[in-house]
Amino acid sequence: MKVLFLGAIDAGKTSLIQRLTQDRVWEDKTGCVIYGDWIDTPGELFENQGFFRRLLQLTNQADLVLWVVDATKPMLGNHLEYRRLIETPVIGIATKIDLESANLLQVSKRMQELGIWRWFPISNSTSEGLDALRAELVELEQMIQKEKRVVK
Ligand SMILES: Nc1nc2c(ncn2[C@@H]2O[C@H](COP(=O)(O)OP(=O)(O)O)[C@@H](O)[C@H]2O)c(=O)[nH]1
Ligand SMILES: [Mg+2]
Repeated sequence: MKVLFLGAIDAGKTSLIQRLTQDRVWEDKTGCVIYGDWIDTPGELFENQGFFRRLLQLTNQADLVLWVVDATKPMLGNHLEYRRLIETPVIGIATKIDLESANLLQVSKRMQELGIWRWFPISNSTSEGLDALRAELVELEQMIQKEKRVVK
């Protein structure tokens, strides 16, 4: 299962991948870092409209997108149009829930606005929420593998 992580600079994408995997890491030509089937995209791609086409290509090649939002700044950026063009299933992640300024009500509104119906509040610092996320990823992986077998 190819999982693409996207989100703003400092949203917590790299920390999350490091939390979820111990795999070897290497970087490709676009600056995306690949951990086996887990692709970490630079926040610059997400924050700069000029890169949306490229990001959309990468997104639609993946099996699953993890849309990472910093729970202390959930309303950052306008990505509604980009979101509409994504054909890959998207689940949301709200990071930094250990911080006092985390605002899960705002996160919830933001996810709703983005049409992301399933999302997980997590902390890369305390590991809160990571077990639930791992369980979801295992389940989704099984579903996606099954779907691929049916298509073949
Ligand atoms: N308190 C707290 N800090 C976090 C969390 N996740 C990431 N950070 C910090 O936020 C900064 C940016 O994280 P990073 O993973 O590099 O973000 P990226 O730019 O999306 O890859 C780093 O200083 C991390 O240590 C979290 O869940 N809680
Ligand atoms: Mg990073």
